[in-house]
Amino acid sequence: GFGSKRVKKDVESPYVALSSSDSSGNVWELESDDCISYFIKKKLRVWCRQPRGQWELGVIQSASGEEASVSLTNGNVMTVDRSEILPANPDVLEGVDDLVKLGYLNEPSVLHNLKLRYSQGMIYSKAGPILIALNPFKDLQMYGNDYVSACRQRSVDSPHVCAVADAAYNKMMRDEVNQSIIISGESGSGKTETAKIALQYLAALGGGGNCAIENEFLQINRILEAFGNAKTSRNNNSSRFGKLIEIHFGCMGKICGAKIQTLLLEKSRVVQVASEKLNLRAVNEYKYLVQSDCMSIDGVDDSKNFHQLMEALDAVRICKEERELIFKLLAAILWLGNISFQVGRGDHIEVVDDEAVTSAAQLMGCSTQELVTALCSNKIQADEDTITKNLTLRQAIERRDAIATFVYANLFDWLLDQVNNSLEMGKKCTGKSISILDLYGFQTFQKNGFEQFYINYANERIQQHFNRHLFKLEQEDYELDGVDWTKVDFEDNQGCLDLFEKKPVGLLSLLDEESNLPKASDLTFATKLKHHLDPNPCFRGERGRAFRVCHYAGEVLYDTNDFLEKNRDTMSSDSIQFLSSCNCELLQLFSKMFNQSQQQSVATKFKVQLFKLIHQLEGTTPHFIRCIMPNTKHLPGIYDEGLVLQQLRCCGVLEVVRLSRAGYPTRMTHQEFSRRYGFMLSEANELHDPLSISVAVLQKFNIPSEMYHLGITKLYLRAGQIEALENKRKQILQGILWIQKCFRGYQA
Ligand code: AD9
Ligand code: MG
Repeated sequence: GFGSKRVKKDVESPYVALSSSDSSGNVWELESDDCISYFIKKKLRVWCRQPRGQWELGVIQSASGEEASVSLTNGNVMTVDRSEILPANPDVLEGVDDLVKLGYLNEPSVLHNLKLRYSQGMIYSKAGPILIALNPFKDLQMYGNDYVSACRQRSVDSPHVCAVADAAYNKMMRDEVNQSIIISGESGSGKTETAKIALQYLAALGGGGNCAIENEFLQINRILEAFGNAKTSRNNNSSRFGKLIEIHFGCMGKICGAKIQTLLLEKSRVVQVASEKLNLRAVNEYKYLVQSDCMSIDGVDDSKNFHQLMEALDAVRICKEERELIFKLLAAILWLGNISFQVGRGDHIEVVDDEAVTSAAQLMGCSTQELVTALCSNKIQADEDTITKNLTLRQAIERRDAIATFVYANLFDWLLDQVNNSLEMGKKCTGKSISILDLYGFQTFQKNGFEQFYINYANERIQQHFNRHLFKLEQEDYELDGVDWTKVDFEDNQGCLDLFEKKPVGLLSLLDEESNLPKASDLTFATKLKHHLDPNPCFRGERGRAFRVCHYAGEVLYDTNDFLEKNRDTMSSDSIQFLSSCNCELLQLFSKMFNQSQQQSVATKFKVQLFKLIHQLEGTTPHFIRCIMPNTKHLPGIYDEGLVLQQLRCCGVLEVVRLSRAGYPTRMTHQEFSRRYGFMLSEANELHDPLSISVAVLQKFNIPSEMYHLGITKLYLRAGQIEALENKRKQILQGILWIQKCFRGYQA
């Protein structure tokens, strides 16, 4: 990518010269001749890249010049360029539950490790301080009550969402500091499901045996998903809004309330793709719905979901009358979409007089004529008089769609208010909170519009939060254990954030500036961006209306088509006046609320919401979960290495693990270390305590003092050391086996 900075950090090893990453992201290469000979001599396993790009395990047989001959585990022998070989980890590290434990952290090793675990149903792994969650695309039966109680009793210490939630809860109780669980990942990777598991766990933990809270959380998720999720090409149940759920606990650790904040609902979807009293018809009779070309989803029972939704609305105390109002408005939106226009006498736009317009008007509580006027004309104040101006066909369609999206978006916000009212639970909260963040994931399509623009900007902000905290956490871990730790630089995305946020010449300011010019177009906007931003290394102007941004997760090509219109998000004062005149409580309420925020553009509103959210997260101890989508077919058991790798790169997981290890990658408690290697001290010794045994092992096998650090609880080893010790251990074990065999032979 352009303008990318990578951390270079070389770690010395007496055995293997390891280098840090190259531009393809490969780390820990076999660089020197010494290193290759060492691998040949010791018959150490390597990864060998196959012609189609996948990696196979093998052993190097010989090397000359730039080439090496590798004998693969499948029996083949191949001659490859040395750059196609990477060191593999010893057997003992097969399927480790934390990537930090891998001696070699190159991509094939990481992929292999996650794949092995995934194939065994272990979808969770740690990457240092982060939890990696692979979407299983099937019910794993591991979230039941048994698991919850097991987690609580600490009998399970394998990586799991519940364990993360548990750690957050304990830290909150112990340190009296607010906590957050930040879940990120691509669309369809499992963020929302993961958030639900964490929420259910915390509800069980803080509910004190009271299932009512668990049930209430369940119902709330149903409502939010029913109104805020949609089927997309990536995910049948894709969240079209970001959310932060804040759970409040009292001093004794019991839940005393909760609050949900949401981030910009992608409302354009209502009109773009998208109960007899309600005058409803079959689904294929509504234009807004027909566009999606998808009327049912396999395995989704709409009628069951509907009944569950009704129960959920009931549970958050939305009464029967209010429920009726909600469905009336939803039906009105559908009918609005069916309203069509024709050009009548004298080029005047007319609404086609059919069932659509009469039904929509009836449901919204106005006369057909009032609705027609609102859709087809504009009132203009000229001096003392008000002139009525007819809209063009295009303007009329835009107005119709603007009213439909406005009503939907406000309905969503109103529902959220009702949910939050019900979550307050009426108790006074004295303790701390845990917040769970579930945003829309980083997105890149062939064509990226305004929605991707703000979604990716949000992800860029979260990424920075991630960076800052992880490196801080890392440092704290070392300091706690008394390790002298020199700070390591990390890949900073401040440059890209500046590109978005700088005033007056950043993407957001320029967008707002251009949106305020009446004559501006998407093309003038694109030209303006190029004019002001081209020197920025994170930006590149493209032909026509396009531009590129170098995000932390890769380059994205944006098309400025509709940027200005969507950013302005205009709702004419005529439309507002019309809604306020309707005989419908909710519409009147929505029109009243509108005036307050009328002035702000979508980009500005979004930025304000995002900053508020980040500010809130800043005051918490974060726990990160990275969700990974193992295949795009949404099927269990399929692990697409390329897809996984791309996501690991995007979210900087490898970077974090690399940094976690840059200093002392291997960490073992003195107990663990002495148990595994203590027997190698063969000659009878008087040592009993783990620390002394560890020291004796290190000395006996000549591990130089700069290669390890003795912490208070753990032994820290630099890269390459544990492999050397493992080799020694293997040799000694083989020796012991041989002696035993001889001994048995002798006995016989
Ligand atoms: V988006 O950015 O909102 O489009 P998410 O939220 O990352 O996306 P979601 O949680 O909705 O993805 O997961 C997508 C689908 O994967 C779900 O509908 C489930 O069918 C499936 N999934 C995800 N996680 C799990 C899980 N832990 N167990 C079983 C899962 N199925
Ligand atoms: Mg989601």
